[in-house]
Amino acid sequence: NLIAMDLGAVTKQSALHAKPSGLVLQYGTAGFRTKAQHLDHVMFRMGLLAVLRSKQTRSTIGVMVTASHNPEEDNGVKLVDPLGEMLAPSWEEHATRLANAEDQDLPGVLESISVEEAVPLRQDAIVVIGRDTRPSSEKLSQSVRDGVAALGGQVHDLGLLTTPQLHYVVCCQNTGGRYGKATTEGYYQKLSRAFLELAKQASCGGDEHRTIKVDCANGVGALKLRELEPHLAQALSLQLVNDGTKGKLNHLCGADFVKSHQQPPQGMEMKSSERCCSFDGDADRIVYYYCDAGGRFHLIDGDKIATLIGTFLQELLLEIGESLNLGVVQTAYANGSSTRYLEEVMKVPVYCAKTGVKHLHHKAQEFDIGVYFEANGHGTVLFSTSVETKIKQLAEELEDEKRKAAKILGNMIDLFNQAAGDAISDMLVVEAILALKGWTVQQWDALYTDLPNRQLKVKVADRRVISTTDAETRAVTPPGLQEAIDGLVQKYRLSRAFVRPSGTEDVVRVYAEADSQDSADHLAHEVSLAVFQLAGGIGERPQPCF
Ligand code: 16G
Ligand code: MG
Repeated sequence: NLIAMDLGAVTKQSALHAKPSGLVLQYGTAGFRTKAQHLDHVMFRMGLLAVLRSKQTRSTIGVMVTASHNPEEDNGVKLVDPLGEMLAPSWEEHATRLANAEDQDLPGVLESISVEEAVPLRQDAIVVIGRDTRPSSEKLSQSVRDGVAALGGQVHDLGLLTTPQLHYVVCCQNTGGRYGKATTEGYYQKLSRAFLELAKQASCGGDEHRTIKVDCANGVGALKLRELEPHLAQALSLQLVNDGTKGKLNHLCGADFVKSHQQPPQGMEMKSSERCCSFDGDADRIVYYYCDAGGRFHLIDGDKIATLIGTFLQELLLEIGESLNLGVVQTAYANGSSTRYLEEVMKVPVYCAKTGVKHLHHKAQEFDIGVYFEANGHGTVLFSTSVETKIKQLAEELEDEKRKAAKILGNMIDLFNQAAGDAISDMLVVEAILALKGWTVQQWDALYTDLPNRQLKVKVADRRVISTTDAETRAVTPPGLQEAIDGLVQKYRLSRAFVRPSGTEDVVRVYAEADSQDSADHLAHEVSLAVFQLAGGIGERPQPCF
């Protein structure tokens, strides 16, 4: 059956996308990511791989060219599986093998993947491509196209897209339109329809017109918010900051900058109590913030977004009188106060997953309604198909207040991008919930008070000497490290600390929280020193985790 793969054509094309010899890259939690000039061959090969995956799944596969919140000079690529999910783990390994094959070995690796995965080579293949606004992205996405074409696959290049829009389109394409129309226009229509319905339901209380300031990280989010805005029919006005017309992508702005530096982005002028938010470079993360009357900056991170959403959905279920199985999935980075609030005040079950969207997404699928968020602002809510059907049915059958609540929940279901965490969708969700509850940003912030925390990173000779268990909350190796951490944590109140090898950078990350900033800082520092001593630290001392 291998005759159906024209390896001659692949070899010829591949010569135009030669691999720098010796370069080794790994398909990590966010795909491949490195300096843009090293990625041409990787892009070509991911085009090839997407064709194989498409044939094997008999579905459309997505390829996104982006390096998210990384500096403008970087780039990256990841594949999107049929239901809009992250690429399956066994294919991550194929991706790594293919990217690292020397040019002459490429045909052999393609053949072995095809055999191992029993790829039906005569099957048609369709690949949808999206890219962010990096200067290198256009050329690199052309290399992906070349790869797809070299194996005879069909390409739909959608050009500039946010990462979640690509996930959405792939999901729609493979579910026969049940999830929505597989175009950006379809995406705007679905979200805006749900949002306008919710805005109408909220405005019974009075206050209709809302404004939000959005820091777009000088990225693709700005372009897509401009396309969305006319659909919102003035129910929400958007004031875009860092819209890419002046500044550099992700430079001193964006969700990652705001979260890690705990300060506003450059260019954002905040009046007291004004709601502001930041997207990252490919618009799959969002954090909120505001300044109080005293000029103090308040960050509202992914944990507090998840808490607002979880609480609201729980209240709707109570109102409707349905006891569905709702759970919140976080990572070890979730602020201890958010976990405590959800468990003790809201009585919502909370689960901890390993860092990385695929782990959270996977866990969230176990619930009727699974809310998942990383503290850094990536997250969404997944509704099982049966819940979706049931809620929409109840919205027709029930009466009065119950009916109203079921209708709100039905629209909420449509407003979430269930294929991936999505800054645009999450922003509309938050705006709708605050409007429905009649809450100010301070009222939201006051749900709980974040425990002071600190992140540091430590350079070690080989970060793989650190292995963890219990969703990265405990270190298994090197020997003695967890005991050392336990001893240090005991010295402080309300304290907690963990270490993990980064999945995107060659460092070990350290997280600590405690009852005061001073304690959190000290604890983080002491744990870093323990890592330094027990895990083979090199170079300078620990650095802040920016
Ligand atoms: C990637 C992950 C993100 C995670 C981050 C952790 C995806 C799509 N993205 O950006 O979820 O928070 O890595 O980085 O999974 P780290 O391993 O370097 O701490
Ligand atoms: Mg991102």
